[in-house]
Amino acid sequence: MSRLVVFSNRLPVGDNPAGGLVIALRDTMDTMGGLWIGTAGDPNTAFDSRLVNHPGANFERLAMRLSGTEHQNYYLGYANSVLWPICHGRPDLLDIRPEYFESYLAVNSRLAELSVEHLEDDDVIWIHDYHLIPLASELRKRGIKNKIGYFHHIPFPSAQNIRALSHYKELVGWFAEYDLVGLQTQRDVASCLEVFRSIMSTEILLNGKIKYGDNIAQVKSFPISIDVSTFAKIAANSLSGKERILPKNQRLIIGVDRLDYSKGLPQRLRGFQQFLKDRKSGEQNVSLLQIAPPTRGSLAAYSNIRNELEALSGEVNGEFATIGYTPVQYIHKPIERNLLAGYYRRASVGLVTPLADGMNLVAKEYLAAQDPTNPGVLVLSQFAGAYEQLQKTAVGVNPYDATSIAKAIEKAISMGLAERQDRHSEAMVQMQAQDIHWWTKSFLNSLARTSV
Ligand code: GDG
Repeated sequence: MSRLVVFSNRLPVGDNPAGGLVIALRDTMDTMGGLWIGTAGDPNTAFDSRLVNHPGANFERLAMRLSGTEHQNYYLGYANSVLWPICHGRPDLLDIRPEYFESYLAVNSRLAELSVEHLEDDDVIWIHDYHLIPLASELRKRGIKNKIGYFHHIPFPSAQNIRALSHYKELVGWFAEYDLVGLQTQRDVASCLEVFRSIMSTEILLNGKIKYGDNIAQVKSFPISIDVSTFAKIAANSLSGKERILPKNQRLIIGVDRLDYSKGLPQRLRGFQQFLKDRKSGEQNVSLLQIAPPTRGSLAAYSNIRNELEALSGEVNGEFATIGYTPVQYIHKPIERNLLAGYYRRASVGLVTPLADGMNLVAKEYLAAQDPTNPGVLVLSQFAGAYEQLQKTAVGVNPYDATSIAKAIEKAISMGLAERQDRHSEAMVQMQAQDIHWWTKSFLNSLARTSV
């Protein structure tokens, strides 16, 4: 069998809290082995012109160190102040600077240059996410002829928004260098084909294939997931002793999100506030546990959202708290994964209300963590990629509308046992059938079937 070589911006090294991509891929690499190449995320490490080996995992890990300037311009700059907002429908937050684009190209080019000597002819290469879109093109320039797949973890930008980038043609052209472009949802596939068709005048062949210049790439959706069975076991064995103790008669709603403007956190708090307003007095025994660890905190858009969220939690608590009752518990630091699984299981409602999200693994973790005999209810934004798979079993919500959120919480929290069990078991059938192992297999099988 060919070796799997994965590229992503971040590697699972050290004890940094992982984002969704690393969580998902770590499961894959633990099972399949292979080589994982990424960049070292710590801007304080010394610059090194070689890839650095990180032994100690079931797979090989090689990291390219970034200089402080590269971290600023490639990672915080082009990746997270240009591509992230454009893919999440926020062109108003774009910060376009020539040095960001130059650094993005330079980092991708150096990563290709340093990696080629580690690649073998029959390796299957799988590149991940928006930090590394030009990498296939850079590897091809250096004579790499292997199959190369790409998975885009975040939404594909609309044809309207992508034009806000002056070099959009170059950007879109890089996707066509892959044999297979994997996207989270059917909606993303439609956006991608629309971008190629309408603004690149590309020929769309049968079965989602595009022909751009001499390149033929297949575009297909592969909804990512988690290791459902393992996570369910972790959740069932998680809380014990003092962590189990919550105030008597207290019902819990849980939200878990990196503190990002795409996750709709202020809108969620407004929705919860509306829910508390709508409840009759004396019934206010429901609290929201919002875990929101920091991310990209040095960017203004992120410190702004943090300030807004802190002010709002203070406002809601000031309005509704009583002695012994705190409506909003807001935690701005990472929680250990085992504990997180236990909190999901303890919560009557999982509140997942992003304004835009590629998939959202928290929605799937919440469901997997439930006790099947007495499960909680998922409230899910129609703008999360996960909605395509879970719309029948979750309570759907418009995350922009506080009344919609308030009503969805009320419906979820007052749902009877039989309906909760039905919804949960139906969701679990779907989730077991399309878990992280299914995701990896279907992507790699599709990649193997593409013609070089
Ligand atoms: C990107 C896309 C797509 C969060 N706080 C803590 C913690 N987490 C974990 C969650 C979950 C992961 O981080 C977040 O995953 P999401 O999928 O919800 O979101 P992103 O990080 O934005 O991920 C997303 C994903 O890539 C995969 O393709 O689904 O749409 O944006 O696993 O549990 N984990 C721990 N403590 C925390 O405080 N241990």
